[in-house]
Amino acid sequence: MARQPTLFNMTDADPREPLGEVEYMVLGCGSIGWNVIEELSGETRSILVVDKDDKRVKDLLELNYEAVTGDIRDPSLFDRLRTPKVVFVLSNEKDANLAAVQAIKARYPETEVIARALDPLSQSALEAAGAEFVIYPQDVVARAAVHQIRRLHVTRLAQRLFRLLESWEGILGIVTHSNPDPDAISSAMALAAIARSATDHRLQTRILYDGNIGHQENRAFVNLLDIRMERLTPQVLAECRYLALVDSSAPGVNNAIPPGTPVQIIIDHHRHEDEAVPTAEFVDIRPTMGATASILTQYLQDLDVSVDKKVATGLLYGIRADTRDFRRNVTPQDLNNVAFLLPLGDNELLDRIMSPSLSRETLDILGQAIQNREIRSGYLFSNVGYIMNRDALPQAADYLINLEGVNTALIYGISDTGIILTARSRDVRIDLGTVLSEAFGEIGDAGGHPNMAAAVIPLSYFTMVKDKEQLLSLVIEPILKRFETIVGLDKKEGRNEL
Ligand SMILES: [Mn+2]
Repeated sequence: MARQPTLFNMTDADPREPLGEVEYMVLGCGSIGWNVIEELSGETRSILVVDKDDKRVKDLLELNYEAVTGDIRDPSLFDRLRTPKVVFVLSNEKDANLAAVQAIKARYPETEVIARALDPLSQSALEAAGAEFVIYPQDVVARAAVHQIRRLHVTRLAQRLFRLLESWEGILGIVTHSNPDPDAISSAMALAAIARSATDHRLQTRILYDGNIGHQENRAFVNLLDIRMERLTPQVLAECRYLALVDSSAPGVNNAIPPGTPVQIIIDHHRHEDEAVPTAEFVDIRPTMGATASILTQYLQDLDVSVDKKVATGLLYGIRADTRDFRRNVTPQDLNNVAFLLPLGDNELLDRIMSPSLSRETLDILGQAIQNREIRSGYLFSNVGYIMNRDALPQAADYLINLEGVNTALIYGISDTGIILTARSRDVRIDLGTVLSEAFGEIGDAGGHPNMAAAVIPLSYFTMVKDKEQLLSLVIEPILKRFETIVGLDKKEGRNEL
């Protein structure tokens, strides 16, 4: 290979001549430096190496690398070198590395510098000198070793699951937690795919749940992805030869399997409440992961099971929902899994799940809530009347809290079984969960978080009343009064309506 014009003899060069640029400069060519050069040479030949050892420089030149003998401590060294875009400072002398970083940053503030720390302490000195990135090789090696062993552990787990499934025949019931969310449902889909692949379809899978698939986004998820799910009944349970729990950690803990029922597989990312580790032939509970769907994605990857569009889209949505759009409890591993799924999923479908068209009832309730709103000192109250679908209430509250001049919104309505109130607040001074449970805890069920809460007041005495809306207007005044007293609204004067 033809060598590029080298500049190692710059003492003879015409000082007026601009020296030009070089992509990478490597200062110090011990074993780390050498490995970096080898790594870079796959990509470019625009590499300039500086080392104080004449013999090493000669060897590099023989290998067709551009190399210069020099002391990296000496700032004037850079007078005779080209301008680097990126500099690796990798000698095995602590002071030399620090001096080099300082000299480079003083001369070329734009140049990116990666420096090697010789001990944990010099790490901060190098950073203070302006190095963009400081590596402490011992740390890197330790991290890589731990990462590798974890990775191996996960691969082994996936293989163990596969081998366990391989020997099974009959029906595997895959049970989600109560009121399943996209994480639980997509995890069940993925486990079913693994089971089918392991047994060549000999093992039948059925996804079982109890409770409701509540939020309309979740219903859109199930409908658009065409997921077949069945209610878990004692009869269905009896038909299943094997049981797996996903996104839930023990029989009877937030699922409809009677406690004590033998379960063969448990895969979850929730921390188990009591100390006892749940027993099953296969248990993988990893609270470090952002979603159970993320664990299942790792299995699919490790086992090389083909992932169809719907499963990939489901898992993507599951991870996304459980990590609140990748903002909560998300780990680098979760993001790697997302990266694996992205090309396999259906983006258009994902968009349709996330912006489901509003149901007719939700739209009506939203309309009612807007029309009937009454605002007092930043508090918005709205009566939406009779409701069949209570999911519409939180959606209306979410919407109305955004109105100008509103800090807290309380939306209420009546269903066949009770009065339902949902509240939202942006006011950091009030804790809605506490306020609602103080106001309504005695007469119903109430609670929540500081900025979102709900209450249900059962209509045990009034179930016979036909006109629910009339009933609501009769009883709501004293009920709201409890809330107003606690937040101090009854003392405030002035009504203003928007
Ligand atoms: Mn989950």
